Amino acid sequence: MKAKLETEVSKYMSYVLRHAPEAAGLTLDAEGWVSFDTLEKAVTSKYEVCRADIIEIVENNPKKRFTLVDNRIRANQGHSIDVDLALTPIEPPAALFHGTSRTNWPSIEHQGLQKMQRHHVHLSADVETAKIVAMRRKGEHIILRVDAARMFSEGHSFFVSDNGVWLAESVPVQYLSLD
Ligand code: HQG
Repeated sequence: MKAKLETEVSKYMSYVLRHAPEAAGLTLDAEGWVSFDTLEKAVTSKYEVCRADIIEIVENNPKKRFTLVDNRIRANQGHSIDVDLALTPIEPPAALFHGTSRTNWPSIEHQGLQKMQRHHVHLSADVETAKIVAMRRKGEHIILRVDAARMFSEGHSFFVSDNGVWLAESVPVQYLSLD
């Protein structure tokens, strides 16, 4: 399978599993799962790929965006639709990071980090990963350091998705600093 097609199909899978299952005629269960056979039908009716290609996309995905188990598949994080990923709260590392555009800073400085269209604010365990997240956006970037240890000790919950993305409801501004 060509890399371009792989990326295109992967993006489509993210789109339907996180944001718009109805666009592909899918119905996810409460925790975001759908039968793999159903997803396969939706994908193969749109793209020139086979079941093995889709399995390869799941396995090779650089961010491990999907979990395929017991003939069911779901996106690991990043949903905008109402799913309960049934994540368990967990103690975070001392510091977490968030990469974003500099133009967002005046608003973030005012309101803290908000989850916007997603279920959670997404945080990275290291600066390198936060930079990659930031680079998705044009213009100048900033890396914010989250004092996760203090935030946790003051009662805020953290979660980690199956693919290692740290998640929080929001990050109030007192826990943020420019890295
Ligand atoms: C910003 C990708 C103004 C926030 C990545 C971000 C990540 C504010 C944008 C994952 C704000 C939301 C998530 C405030 C937050 N004022 N701007 N108060 N609070 N923002 O895409 O973190 O490819 O929802 O800084 O790798 O960029 O989807 O979040 O710029 O892991 O698997 O609002 O998406 O992964 O954007 O990225 P997003 P994100 P996938």
